[in-house]
Amino acid sequence: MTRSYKIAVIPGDGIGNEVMPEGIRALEQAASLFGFTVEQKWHDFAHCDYYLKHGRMMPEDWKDQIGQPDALFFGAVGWPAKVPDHISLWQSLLLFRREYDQYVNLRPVRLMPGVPCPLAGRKPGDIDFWIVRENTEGEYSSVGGTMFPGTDREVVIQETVMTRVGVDRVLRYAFELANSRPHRHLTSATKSNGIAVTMPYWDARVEAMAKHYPDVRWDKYHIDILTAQFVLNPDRFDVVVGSNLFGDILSDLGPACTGTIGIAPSGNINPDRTGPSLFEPVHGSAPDIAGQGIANPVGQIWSAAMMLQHLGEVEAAAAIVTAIERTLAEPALRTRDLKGNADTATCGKAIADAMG
Ligand code: GGG
Repeated sequence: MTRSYKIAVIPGDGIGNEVMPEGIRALEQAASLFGFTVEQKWHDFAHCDYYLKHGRMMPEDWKDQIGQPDALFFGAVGWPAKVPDHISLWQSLLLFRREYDQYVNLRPVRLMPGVPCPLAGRKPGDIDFWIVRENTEGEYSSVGGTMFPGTDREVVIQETVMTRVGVDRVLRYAFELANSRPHRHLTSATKSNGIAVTMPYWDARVEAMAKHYPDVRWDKYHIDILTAQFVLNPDRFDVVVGSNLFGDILSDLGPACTGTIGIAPSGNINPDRTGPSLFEPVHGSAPDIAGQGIANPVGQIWSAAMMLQHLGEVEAAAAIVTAIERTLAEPALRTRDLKGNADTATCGKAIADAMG
């Protein structure tokens, strides 16, 4: 029987609409080469024009409309001139992460062959690590509020929330990942000198979890020096685990150190498979370049590979990554963020063609 996957496709805002067709092109090419089918259901919500029309980012019955897909394939969200970012994000992407319990945000940082590295002397293979970001709590909490708004007694409070279950499950995932890799090395991002309640708690849970993984060498860095180490010694890392905010910051910095954030993919993973996982590029909607057809499609295409890996189509996933590497090695096929001249579709088509 033919393997078949139901995918909810949500392009979202801005360049999400330009890079998504290239992600789909790679997905369809992989399906035809590796003998499976992809049933796509496109959704015209979770974008700011929908908000302007309906006063909300998604319909009330969005979950029914999405149904029970095997995965969600997401573009980007946000257009601050239309809708404040905290509204567009909380009513779409952050809602998906929480509703589907996608508690791991997995983001690779890899220097690809041919991609000009802004850090001197680095070659492909030198930088190759994973960032595991906690994805449903931490600094991204809905606990807090405002008092006396608009007066000189104004107070705003937002709490960081760390639960034992929430911290332990993402740490377990990160240690398992480190344990499966040749270097078996895990780095934890902290700031327990300054943030004196939640971060010492995080550190203590790391220490407790490490006892279950005696073969994993682990260390911790305060987030400030860790960002410096990303720039100075990115070859030092294997698996880096961080809270929601720290993981978010590190996973923009990591890809920037390997050439461009435009190529970085991510998986919002529900490891327990009690709901679908969501795959999206790390970059946002980039209103400044939207509509010009010049966005780098690699982050979306590599996210398709991560999605296929998650669905068990391991060979197809590897074929997409190899095609990305071959294409990026060719200067004429790179987009502007990589000092090339190729437009979004030219780069995306080249990747699909390179798959065979
Ligand atoms: N494709 C990713 C995207 O649209 N990101 C918007 C954003 O700002 N996300 C914040 C986050 O991931 O925490």
